[in-house]
Amino acid sequence: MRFLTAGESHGPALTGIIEGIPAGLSINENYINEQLIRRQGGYGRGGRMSIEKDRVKFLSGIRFGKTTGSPLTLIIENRDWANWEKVMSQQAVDESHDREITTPRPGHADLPGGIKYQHRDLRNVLERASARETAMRVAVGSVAALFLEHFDIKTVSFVTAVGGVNAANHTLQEWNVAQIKKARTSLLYCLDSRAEELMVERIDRAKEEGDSLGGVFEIHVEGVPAGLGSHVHWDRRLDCMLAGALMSIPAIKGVEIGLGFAGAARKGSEAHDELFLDERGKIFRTTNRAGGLEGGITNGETLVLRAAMKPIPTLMKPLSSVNLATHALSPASVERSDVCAVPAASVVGEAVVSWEIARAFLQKFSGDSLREIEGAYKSYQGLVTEYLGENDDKS
Ligand code: EPS
Repeated sequence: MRFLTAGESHGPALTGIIEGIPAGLSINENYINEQLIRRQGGYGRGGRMSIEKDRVKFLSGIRFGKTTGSPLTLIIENRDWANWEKVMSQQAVDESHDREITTPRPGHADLPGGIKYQHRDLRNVLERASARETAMRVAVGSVAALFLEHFDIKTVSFVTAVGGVNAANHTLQEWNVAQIKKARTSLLYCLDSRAEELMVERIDRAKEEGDSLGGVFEIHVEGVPAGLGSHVHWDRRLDCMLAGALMSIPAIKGVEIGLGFAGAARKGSEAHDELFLDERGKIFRTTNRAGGLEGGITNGETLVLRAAMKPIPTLMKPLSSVNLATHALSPASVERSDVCAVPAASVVGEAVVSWEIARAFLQKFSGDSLREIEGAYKSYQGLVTEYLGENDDKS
């Protein structure tokens, strides 16, 4: 299973092509559109989100509501294109346009992208580097999430920190998928309303000061079977794929799995998840410090991942930069932007994680039709039960 995306932030549309989705999967467009709406939301977003009404349109691969096995083509139109047709003209050069960008924003792709692709107008870089592209990633990841839902695997996310304000800690028992979904109705997709109030205050202050804020979000995946990924080769370790997927989201600078960095300070006796037997002889654990991954393989526990987002580099009170056209010191360019997009990034995180889990699932239970995959999965589940001796009634 693979996908490509294309499209500029202020071009006519974003496009995605997915190849490898099996035949027979019901595609609920409403579900995908709900995720797109969630991505547009969250307190701290900028003016662009009041222009866009992101909706997916499929151009191929679906018939009578179900996938055919052919590549899916997805389109999300950029409503803002109407305001940018001249600036973003594909052919005629608009002489009157005064939007050439020559002063890179520190932290953005502007400067390294300009050097690499030899663009004097940095718009040619930022249009594609823009997090607008993540709208398509949410649509693509939502198709993967629909596939996973068919096998009772659910991915959810919530915001745990914004601008240095941390939400209270939680246990997996307290916060299961159903609980976490409640975060969707809050301003910042956060489960701690007291911390959220402080986060909102910080965002307001940052806005007044022409600044921006980052934060942290957490992702849980429930219902993942043991045995996805592999220890046998580096690029088959699922931790590697998941961390890479999260790091591919613009502005993500750190990823943790389970205890993550906190685990480095613990003793071995306090860093792992001991195995116990219940009265029926079923193996269980009381902790999930590994975040559901051991040796690069899922162990049947809930996957727990966190990602750290740096503050968006576009500042209304710009940092010092250099105008590449005049070679003079100059404040960085200012574009319309968001003060804080951590809630949006959490939705993108869900999408990219769903994609990687679906991909690993399909690698293990491969097939061209949903029925074929269901058969492979069911037979494997039987093997796992047998392996763990869970058939024996030891009570
Ligand atoms: C975004 C669209 C962009 C920004 C933001 C994310 O729209 P515009 O640039 O027209 O305001 O709001 O992108 C960035 C912050 C960035 O650095 O690229 C979106 O659809 O998520």
